[in-house]
Amino acid sequence: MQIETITSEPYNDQNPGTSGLRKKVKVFQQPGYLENFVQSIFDSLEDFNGKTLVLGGDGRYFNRIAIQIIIKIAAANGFGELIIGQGGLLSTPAASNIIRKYNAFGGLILSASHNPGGPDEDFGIKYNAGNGGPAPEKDTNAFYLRSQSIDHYKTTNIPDIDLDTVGSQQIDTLKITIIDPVTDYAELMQSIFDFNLLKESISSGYITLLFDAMSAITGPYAKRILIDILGATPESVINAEPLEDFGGRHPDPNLAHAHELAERMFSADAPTFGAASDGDGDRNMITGSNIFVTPSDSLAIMAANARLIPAYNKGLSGVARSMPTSQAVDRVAAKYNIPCYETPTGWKFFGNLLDAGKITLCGEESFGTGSDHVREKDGLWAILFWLNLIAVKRQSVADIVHEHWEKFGRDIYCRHDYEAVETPIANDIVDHLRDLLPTLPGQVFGEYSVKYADEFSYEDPIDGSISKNQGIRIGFENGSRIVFRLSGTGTVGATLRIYIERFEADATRHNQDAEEALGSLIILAEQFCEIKKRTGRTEPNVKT
Ligand code: VG1
Ligand code: CO
Repeated sequence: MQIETITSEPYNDQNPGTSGLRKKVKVFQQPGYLENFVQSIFDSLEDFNGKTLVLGGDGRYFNRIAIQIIIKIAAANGFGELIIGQGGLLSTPAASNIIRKYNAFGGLILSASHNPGGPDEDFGIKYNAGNGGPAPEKDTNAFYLRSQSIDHYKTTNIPDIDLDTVGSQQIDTLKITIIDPVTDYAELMQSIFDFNLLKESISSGYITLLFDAMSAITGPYAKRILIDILGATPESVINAEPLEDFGGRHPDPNLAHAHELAERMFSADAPTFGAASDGDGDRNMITGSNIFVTPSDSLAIMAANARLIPAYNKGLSGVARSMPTSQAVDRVAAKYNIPCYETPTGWKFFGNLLDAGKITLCGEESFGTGSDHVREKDGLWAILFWLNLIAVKRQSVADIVHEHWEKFGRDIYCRHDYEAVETPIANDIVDHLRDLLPTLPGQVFGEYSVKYADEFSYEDPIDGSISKNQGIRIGFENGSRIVFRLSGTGTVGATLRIYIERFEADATRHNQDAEEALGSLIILAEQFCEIKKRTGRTEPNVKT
């Protein structure tokens, strides 16, 4: 193996966001762009000589090309083994599992998750550490810093690797192992849930299900687990073939983007359970016959019922949610007397808590839920969790949700996204909100009096690191909240996310439409941030 050093010019925009570096494919295709970033990661890490790196992606356009490039850079930088998913495929949670299971040094996951794919769409890359979780901020900051001064990268002259044949080969000191992307993950799921009960519930017809893989990575996983192992009918999994452009759609599991599933689930002959996952398989949307479960409620319901699942039958050590996620899970934690942590948006902030055993379950309002079984959120895991719950409780999704609300009250919730806002306008909005904050406490707006108004800052309870500017929060005396933050995963302009919630204890008022129930808070949010006024828009792009 001959190592070559290639001179290159730094790019100034390689700052990883909420979950890795995400840019248009065309940006990644610039000379040396991907190479610089990968070399910057390796330059920032230490002591990996001879160790194992896991490599895989969600199969989107540019995945295969990027993998060949990375193999050569990793080889030149001295890794001893590369474990790669067959076809270059690994879902994000499966990659996390592989890193942990095979004691790898770390892994590179190629994905832009729920963002669209194709030559004119998005690509992404992120580094996960040896615990299987996304690199913490101190590392992603180091990658960015290095990328700004990098002037060369290392590569080798080895030929392209056959990614499609499972097995190992040795090239000088480097072992390359192509693995089936599904097997280890399916085994892990089998160790967590009651597969016998699930098989029975499906074969008896008690559970009928529909899973939308959105032409993304979870197709092969869902086919193996839901159909081959658990015996669901082949029609239970739709859009199961991973496509480089996701069929031209956004692989984003919500009612807006998973509309084929949504139509079926809100029809007269809806299956008992419906679900979808995203581009890289870490998100989940949960629905039942004629009901949609908000991700914040889903997290709370999972926490409240965790003891019914074999892997969690001893209870939870604690739970965590990202700051904009509703406070529903806090109520469960309070009732069961377990700690509840509030972290900034992004899975990297859960890693330390999970590693330290402080929490067992965690989640985000953005259709992400996970546990200590891996260090990523996990779409199919959440779906199997719900199936297992339904099978044990012998209740419909709607009954489970309504019963939960009766017991804990309902945190009525919505999120509005204004996408591709011109960056200067978005920054002005945030500055304006920041200026407003000190003036708000004590002010009364109709039935809402402001209790606190601040910018969320997080001190990691394990390593003491501090993350500032993690979103603007306006909290009211009655527990309602409005949160504003700019997305860290978009690739065009800026995306403003507005998160709104209100607690409703009265069970006779639980069946309200969220948008209606939150009407006056939605008006207040506009009064504070002026997004419509400043952009001339009349509606958010997506409401979830
Ligand atoms: C979004 C979500 C966040 C999630 C992140 C990565 O980030 O809000 O909760 O962790 O995506 O998810 P942002 O910064 O755009 O709000 V995924 O499935 O895209 O890896
Ligand atoms: Co994702």
